[in-house]
Amino acid sequence: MRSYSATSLRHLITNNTFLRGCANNPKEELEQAVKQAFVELDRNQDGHVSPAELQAALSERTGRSHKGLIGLMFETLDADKDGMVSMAELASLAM
Ligand SMILES: [Ca+2]
Ligand SMILES: [Ca+2]
Repeated sequence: MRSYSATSLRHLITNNTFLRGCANNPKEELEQAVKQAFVELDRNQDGHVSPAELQAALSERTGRSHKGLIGLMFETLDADKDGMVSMAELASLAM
């Protein structure tokens, strides 16, 4: 099984999956992209992205389940380790 470094995870999240190609955009556009991505991820609109929501979004986009990857991505995203990803955490990864 392929292992993922923090850099490749960041690339996957920001460039390939949720924030398509927004890395070089002006800050306002990036903020908009983060908000849009967050709304898409937060299915039940409780203001946080759960591991299940992350997995659902990722498998929809890529057509695969990425079971091992979800945990790693979530660890990378969930900076304060409260078990959920907030908008600020998603933003801090993208910016
Ligand atoms: Ca949610
Ligand atoms: Ca968190």
